[in-house]
Amino acid sequence: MTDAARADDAARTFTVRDIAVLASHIKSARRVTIMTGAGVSAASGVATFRGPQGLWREFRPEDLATPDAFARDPQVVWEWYAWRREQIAACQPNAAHEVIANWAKGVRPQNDPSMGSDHLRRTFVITQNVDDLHVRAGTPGLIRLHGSIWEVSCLARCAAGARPWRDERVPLSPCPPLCPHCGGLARPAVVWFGESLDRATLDAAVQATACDVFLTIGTSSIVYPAAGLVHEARSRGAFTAEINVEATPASSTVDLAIHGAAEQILPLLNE
Ligand code: BJW
Repeated sequence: MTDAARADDAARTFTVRDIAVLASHIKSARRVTIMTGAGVSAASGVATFRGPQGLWREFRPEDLATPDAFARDPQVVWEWYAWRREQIAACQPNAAHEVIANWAKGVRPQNDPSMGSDHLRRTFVITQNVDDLHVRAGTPGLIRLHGSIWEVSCLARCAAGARPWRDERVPLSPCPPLCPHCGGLARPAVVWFGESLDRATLDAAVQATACDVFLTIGTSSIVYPAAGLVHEARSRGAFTAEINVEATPASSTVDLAIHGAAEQILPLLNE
């Protein structure tokens, strides 16, 4: 077997023991932190960015997901977001979102259930996803690194419009939408390439890397600073694990890489 074939084979396998090992770490952990990416929403029908069916196969990020792209052609960028909003509006949270929401609400399996719920036993959830399916699944305290496709803000950052507001209209009319405060152009309240993440949000995510178990789920682990969080967690002593249908740059550095679908693996960890 060639190295490539072996890697390919390894990328599609996990063992019952892998599940048992991870389940055991999760049961005995006080603080679990989960970071999710587009793969967690794939089973809901939300397009991922990379991969064979990914958005970046058809569209170039530099044409649609940068401040320069928006400055050049806000109409095209808004049409792309309006189209994605329509797709996402038709999607429902899947089993992965449900398990994560339950853990974040405090219903996480534990070694000794007779101990009852312990306020120190917490599950923190960080997501790169802008689809808000974690919110719709009821995840409390969600840290949204890249914003929300359901929020917009004033491009000119006028005094009243700098803070994002919710706009869940589908279809969007007018498109592009305008700032209700100053009448200028509004923009999607998401983080594009080359833009800084909200400082307080990133700080909260970094704080959440102080945990016993850090799970990175359904992300290609190439977009920073999100991709660095698992390394931060490991350097702070966390047991780190990845759940992904294929190998990523994180696979060789985590303590355990489980190659399977999030919506199938996460329910197994509850058993
Ligand atoms: C499944 C599955 C199933 C499928 N189950 N798994 C350090 C080094 C190098 C570069 C940089 C660096 N620091 C910053 C940068 C620049 C840049 C960056 O990281 N570039 C890299 C691409 C090289 N980062 C930034 O610009 C960030 N800003 C920043 O750092 O500011 C300071 C700064 C700026 C410039 C220079 C230096 C510092 C901002 C990043 C913003 C990312 N924005 C987007 C768009 C959001 C809005 C929108 O949706 O339109 O965020 S891009 C896109 O990628 C989106 C995602 O959140 C993000 C990550 O994608 P994700 O979630 O990983 O999805 P995929 O599709 O890539 O992967 C899906 C995975 O799921 C795959 O692995 C599948 O196998 C798997 N999967 N089904 C489990 N059922």
